[in-house]
Amino acid sequence: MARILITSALPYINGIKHLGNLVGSMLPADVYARFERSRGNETLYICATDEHGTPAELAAAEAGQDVASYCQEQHIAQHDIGRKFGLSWDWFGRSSSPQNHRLTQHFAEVLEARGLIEERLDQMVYSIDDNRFLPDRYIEGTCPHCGFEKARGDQCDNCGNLLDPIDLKNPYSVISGSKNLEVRDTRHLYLLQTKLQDRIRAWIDAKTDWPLLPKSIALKHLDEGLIDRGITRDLAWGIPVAKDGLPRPGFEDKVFYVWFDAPIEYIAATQEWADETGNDWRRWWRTDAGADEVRYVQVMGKDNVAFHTVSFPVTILGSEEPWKSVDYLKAFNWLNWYGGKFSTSNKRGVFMDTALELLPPDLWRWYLLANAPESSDTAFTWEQFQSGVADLADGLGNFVNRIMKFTDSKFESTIPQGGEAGELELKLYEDVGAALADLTAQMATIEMRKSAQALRVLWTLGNQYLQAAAPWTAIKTDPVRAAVVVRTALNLAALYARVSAPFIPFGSEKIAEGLGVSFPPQWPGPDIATELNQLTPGAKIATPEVLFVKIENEQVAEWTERFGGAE
Ligand code: B3M
Ligand code: ZN
Repeated sequence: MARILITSALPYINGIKHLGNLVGSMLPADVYARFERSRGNETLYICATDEHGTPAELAAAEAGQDVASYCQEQHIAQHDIGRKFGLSWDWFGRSSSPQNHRLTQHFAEVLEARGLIEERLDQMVYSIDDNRFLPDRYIEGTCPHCGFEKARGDQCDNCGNLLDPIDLKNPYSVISGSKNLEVRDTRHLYLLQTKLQDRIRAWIDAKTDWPLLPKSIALKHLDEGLIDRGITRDLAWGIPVAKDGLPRPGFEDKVFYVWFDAPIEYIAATQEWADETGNDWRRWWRTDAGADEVRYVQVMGKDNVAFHTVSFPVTILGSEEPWKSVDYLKAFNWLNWYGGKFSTSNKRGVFMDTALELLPPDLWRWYLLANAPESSDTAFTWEQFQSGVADLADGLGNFVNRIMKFTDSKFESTIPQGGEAGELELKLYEDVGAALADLTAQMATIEMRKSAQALRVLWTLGNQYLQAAAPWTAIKTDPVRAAVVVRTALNLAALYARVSAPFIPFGSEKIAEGLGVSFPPQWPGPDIATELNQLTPGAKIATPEVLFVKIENEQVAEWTERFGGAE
């Protein structure tokens, strides 16, 4: 049994996430966690809300709330909606936790002792009208790299480059819109990433099994040359810059930069989990306490990769303490909303809460994962969504329904006994075995589209088998043969519930329940003849109501109108 640690990028606290955020991090991480658990591996899936930095402050100000209560409320809201989507976090923490305060301050102290943090006199943009410094998202302007006019102080959303606010052209305050800005001196802590350049490159070079996307982003940053980064900010909300337990002189009005403390929250959230449940966090994170046996997998959108392949490794490796670092990193491109971007601030696109008001979670999960933006950006449209979810009803739902209803009417809802597998069954075992081996391999590397395709192949095999074996004909002339076919098909339905569960846990659970299969299920092994003879002959089944609804044309029309599709 292996030990698998999974973290997905921490959703910002500033409101319910949209479908692009979901499919680029939490949803595939959940699929992978469910897969590893069902294989019997000890699995820990950790996530949390990212509660610091300018996004939190700006959103709280807009909501007219103090930041602490805003974060408290939004954390609960994101936790609730995540659960309703079936996200099976073992812990959903908060980066504002006392654990993260302690650990972030600890890392800063250790890194400073190792000569990797130094205090520098810095120039920051100060807004005279707002009477404050304007770090990160408090300032916007034109990107010096690509000319995008609404680049944020910390990162350009258009080209993905990390920015320094003073590089922006035509900057303005996000608070007041004022352009009455000046550059002022202020002291900050810097993380000396340049010193670890060679170490990080060697560490990245050793990641030979990584997918192309995260590896190429990491190498691009290394090729451009790492730069030392300010890790404190002139803000009130965040983790105080303390030294030896006391506020650091000259830093009383400053906090750590959100991107310094957010990845540390992966560890701190595990501590929150351990403190709450009486578990040991060290065996997941400390290589001197057994974590060298852990396989640590991170899932995130492409704009987060630089922080996870450069900055966070500098923190972890630079500490020279025995921390676990990432083994496998899966990154996603963007899901767009029609031709443009989803936008939290402009409420453009569908968000997780609204999505569940329209349709059950499985439909969203299936469509988003089967069409995940893996090799390129993709776009959501209602028409594609409508045809994409039809797989569920036409492929899986149809098969399960047909065979269970037939069992109800011809076998008194009982799994039939008797008879031996014939040629068709042996061929089925072989085909299912091949498709299942493919599915297992794709799931193990978090290839969502290819996994979905392997599932479709499996479902199709069932429908083809029923077509060829035609139990409705056999029942008239050869009831023993019909019994074999029906029993085989019911076992196949049970196998579908087991392997589809990571993608569509709600429908899979209904099927499993109806067939008396335990849930959460076990991933099948390679001996398909055994796997397709698991159900007890003579046991009763209970056919579920509709498993997967279909989307009607009227709904597509209504939602296009309501959510503004192609405008
Ligand atoms: N909150 C950014 C994002 O959602 C950020 C991820 C933090 S991961 C440590 O894009
Ligand atoms: Zn740019």
